[in-house]
Amino acid sequence: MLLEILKYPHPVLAKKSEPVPETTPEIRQLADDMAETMYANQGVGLAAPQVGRSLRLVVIDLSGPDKREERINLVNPVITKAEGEQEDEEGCLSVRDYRANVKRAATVTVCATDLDGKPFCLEADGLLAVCLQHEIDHLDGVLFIDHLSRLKRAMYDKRVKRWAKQHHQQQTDQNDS
Ligand code: K1U
Ligand code: ZN
Repeated sequence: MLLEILKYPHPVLAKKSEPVPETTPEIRQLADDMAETMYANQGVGLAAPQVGRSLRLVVIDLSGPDKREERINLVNPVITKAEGEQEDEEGCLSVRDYRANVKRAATVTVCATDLDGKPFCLEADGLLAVCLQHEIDHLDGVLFIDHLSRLKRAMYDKRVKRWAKQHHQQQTDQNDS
């Protein structure tokens, strides 16, 4: 099932998510729905708060929507080691029409459990390291725009307020006609 992706400034995106207590069939179904939603939106990662569920669950597939060959499901992921620095352009399915450079650790080790409750750790660099850090940030209520300078963030917030105003005006015009 395709799920709705919440957009900034939805309050759920700013909340710290709760640990998944147990990998039940409902959690496995949520992970499948999140993966379907990620592929449909050309994403390579998705975190549960982005679909309105404040849970520590992430899906990632760098092979993309056409291949769908490298899906990683991370339940209660934790970064246990982070080294070095890399800076790359990021976007987010919850942040409309915006991309910006963000500094992240160059390599990370992440430990989690899979959808059968089996613990595993993975070491990543490059895009996978960026994606893991971006998605785990989501679980802590942090968006990539929270890493921007105050000026860049203020400029983006101004655009979001303008869109909200335009949307409100359109709704008013529709109701009046
Ligand atoms: O969390 C999300 O909103 C998904 C987001 C994760 C992400 C991956 C890598 C860098 C930053 C953020 C995306 O999937 S955005 C899609 C995208 O921009 C992309 C697609 C393919 C390769 C690299 C980036
Ligand atoms: Zn994101």
